[in-house]
Amino acid sequence: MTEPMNPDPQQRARPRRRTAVLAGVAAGAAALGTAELLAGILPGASSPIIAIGDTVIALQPPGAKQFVVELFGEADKLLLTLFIAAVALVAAGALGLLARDRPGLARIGFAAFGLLALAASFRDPLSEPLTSFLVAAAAVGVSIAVLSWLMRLTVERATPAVAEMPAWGRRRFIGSSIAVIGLAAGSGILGRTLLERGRLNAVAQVGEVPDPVVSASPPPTEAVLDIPGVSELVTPNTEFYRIDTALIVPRPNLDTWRLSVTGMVDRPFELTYDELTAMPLHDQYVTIACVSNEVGGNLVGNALWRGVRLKELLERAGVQPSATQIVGRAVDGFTAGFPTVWALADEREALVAVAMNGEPLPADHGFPARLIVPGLFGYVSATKWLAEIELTTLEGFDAYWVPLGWSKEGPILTQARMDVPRDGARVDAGTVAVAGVAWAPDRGISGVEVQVDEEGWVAAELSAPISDATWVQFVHRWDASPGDHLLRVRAIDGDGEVQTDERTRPAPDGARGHHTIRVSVS
Ligand SMILES: Nc1nc2c(c(=O)[nH]1)N[C@H]1C(S)=C(S)[C@@H](COP(=O)(O)O)O[C@H]1N2
Ligand SMILES: [Mo]
Repeated sequence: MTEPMNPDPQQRARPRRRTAVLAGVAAGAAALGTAELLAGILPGASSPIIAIGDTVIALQPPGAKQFVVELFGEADKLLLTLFIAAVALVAAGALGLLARDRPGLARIGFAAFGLLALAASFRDPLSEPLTSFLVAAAAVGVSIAVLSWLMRLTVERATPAVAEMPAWGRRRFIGSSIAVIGLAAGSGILGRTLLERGRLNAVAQVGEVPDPVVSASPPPTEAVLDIPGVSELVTPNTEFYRIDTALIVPRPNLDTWRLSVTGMVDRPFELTYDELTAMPLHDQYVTIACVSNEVGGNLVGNALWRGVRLKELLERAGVQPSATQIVGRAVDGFTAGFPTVWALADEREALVAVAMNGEPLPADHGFPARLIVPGLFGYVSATKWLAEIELTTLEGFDAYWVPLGWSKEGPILTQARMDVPRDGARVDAGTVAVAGVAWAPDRGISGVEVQVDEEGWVAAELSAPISDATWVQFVHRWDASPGDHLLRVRAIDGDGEVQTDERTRPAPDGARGHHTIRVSVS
């Protein structure tokens, strides 16, 4: 007749669902915090979040390649990191729910996530398997301990007769969970800061890069068009675009870093950083560009690179005649490859660069060494954090981006970009400087033309080109009359070839088309 007050003590003692979710999230956060902190402290340990993020980037199906490219911005890298952490915490919350009925299974779940992160870290050539294993094991151990502890808190505080935790017990549980999450977030941030700091210190290890034996004369100052808002002829390092697949900048240790020349060569060899920089260094201005650059985009820059001539390294190794491809391999496993003939052509000076605009290569731009090949898009040539130059055949190997649907060969396409006025700008009637930069490395630029409202093409004034490998600035002084106007620009390369007006997307071999903007004049 009367319902028993307490039909099933076990049942009653189960924590509420949201309590269990919170316990799971706290356990997951503790695991991530532990792993990130250890990754920051232990050399050779990889952060599971970075390892999984790298795997996500690398395993993109070809159809998603544009998505990958869009992930490349710095802010997007942070977003990807936060996204992975969020997914992990949602999964941990689900494991918390599971732990209400099947605590054993929940523990197995946490261990499975540990294994997944470990598997991802094995893809990272910079990580040491044993250290990564210890990090994963520690993270799993901490998560299981935290989960059991928090679940016990909920159960112990619930007397069998009462379904609810008493208020003080709940406060203690929530307080503990929040403390765990806070501590985990703190450790995670600390670990990441240590990791980034370590990477910066690597660059600080080297002082000045030795002087070049062949220097490049600075661009003649009178040749620079001094127009407000136009890209500087030489892009400062801090403003230079950055594109790569690395979620965190690789940090080669200079004591163990080597550059090796291997593969189809008669005399493979390797060099330390000091040996490399003791070779004759050459200075050269080269404009490099990213294949993902949209028409009018800013994934292009011009710098003074100092480095060892690639030809000299190849001669020393003795390239076999059948070696048709040069592959640059980075310490993080990234690869870029291009035809051997491209580097051997007399008019081209490909460099293994060790300095950029007079400073040792910044970490973001490939410290301690990178390839710079005039005329080729970065994804086929400009390997940063270079570890190995391997001679192989074109058929024998597809570098990183090729299986993802990008073209095997990637010469930089002729492009011109207006920097001023900006698209959609309102300007005063009268003389308006229509100005920007144009590039076609290493064919050079012989002319730039501007068109107003689909009328005739008018030649713009050019800055004196530094070389065929660099961009030029241009200006057209336009007599602007009131109204809305369409402005278009096109370049003519050093071979007299006029830039095509056919529009293409960046994939698979670079964006084509004329940069076109609208301005309103009043
Ligand atoms: N190791 C490594 N090198 C790399 C890349 C990369 O993802 N990893 N990206 C390449 C691409 S696609 C470009 S466009 C250039 C960009 O060089 P920057 O970041 O110095 O401008 O680097 C190239 N070198
Ligand atoms: Mo690129």
